[in-house]
Amino acid sequence: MFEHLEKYAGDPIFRLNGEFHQNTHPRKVNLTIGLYYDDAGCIPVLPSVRTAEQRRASKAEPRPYLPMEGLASYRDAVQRLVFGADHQALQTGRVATIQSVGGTGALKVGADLLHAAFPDSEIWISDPAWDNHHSIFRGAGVKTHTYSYYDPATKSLRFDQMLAELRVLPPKSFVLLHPCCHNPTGVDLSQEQWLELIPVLAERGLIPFMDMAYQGFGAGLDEDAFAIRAMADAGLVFLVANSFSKNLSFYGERCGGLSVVCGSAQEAQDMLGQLQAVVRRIYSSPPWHGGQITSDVLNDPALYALWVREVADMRARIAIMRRQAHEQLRAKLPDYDSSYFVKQRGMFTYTGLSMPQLLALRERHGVYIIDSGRIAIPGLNTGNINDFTDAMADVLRAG
Ligand code: KET
Repeated sequence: MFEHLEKYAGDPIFRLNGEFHQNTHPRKVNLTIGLYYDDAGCIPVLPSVRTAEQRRASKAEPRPYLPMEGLASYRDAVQRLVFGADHQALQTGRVATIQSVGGTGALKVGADLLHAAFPDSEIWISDPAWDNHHSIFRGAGVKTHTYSYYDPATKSLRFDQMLAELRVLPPKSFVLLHPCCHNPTGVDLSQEQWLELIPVLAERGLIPFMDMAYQGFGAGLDEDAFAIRAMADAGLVFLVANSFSKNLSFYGERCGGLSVVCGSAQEAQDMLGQLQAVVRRIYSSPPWHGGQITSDVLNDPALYALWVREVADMRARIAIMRRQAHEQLRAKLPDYDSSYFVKQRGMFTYTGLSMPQLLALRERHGVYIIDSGRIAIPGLNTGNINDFTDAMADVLRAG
């Protein structure tokens, strides 16, 4: 019955992460998936999360269904985190927010919602992209396209080209944007560039979808939300997906949020109903445990303050690894320009390594980087950075 179905090629990120775990190289290095590892190579259990969990574990709590839109305390906390507590869009009740099943779930609910609201609209996604952006929107029936974003020659943003392409899109087109820590390139718009882009989106009547999976990993929790807040200031109607997978180290708990910034409080109230309807027909309601713990951390002032420091520590460690990679490569291979390690931000850096070089890294050195040449920086630590830069220097020398 199902013979006509194509074989699934596997996901380029999850597949290579799996292959890494099969490899028996004694000093292998995993730079595949966007997971934060600490300096000992472990996925941290944040003390803020641990404390919240211990408090709850001491009570026998029933597990009812959450409402379709999730916990009210969680949704309020998401709004404060994403928009800033005092933002006028919140004060005027213009934002509808749900607790989502990770950042991916937020994108899926948003994609279904947009497709139902504007069945003829199509979406434009950065080139290069997190591949799943294309899959999620195609899966929701939305045709996907790309806009220019990254210039491999300069390892930086093609901003003028990007702007020129967005300027001529049909009105009501969807545009997927990363407010910070662009995946896969690590190249972001500057604040000035956002302020130039936002009027173009507004004039053209485009519908931005902001995917913020790495809030706090770029410049800071507030700084990383700059573009979202500026967009809301400018009165745009748009969507925001946010994720707690990375900044709460909560991957498997599947916690995120979807916020829709509307034109009025009434529109936001009606929008919440639409979001409930979409959720009900996909997964009915979000998970209880992760929702409660996330809400506890974000709503308890002491735990929140602790979490802010934990995020700052993760951000600082990423920056240190970027600097060390750059400095070591400069020493080992003076003719190679490795400054992109420190210019790019967030979890990822885009190396531009060729497929033969990536294969040599895997086979000769046990260094795993996905086929696009994207490195997940937190896989580096003080114990393996030297091996990594030796391996890079080796394959780069070979050409
Ligand atoms: N958006 C972006 C831009 C993103 O990089 C990820 C995850 C997600 C959303 C998904 O977030 P979640 O809350 O886990 O549903 N990216 C890493 C893991 C993955 O591919 O799923 C990655 O790129 O390695």
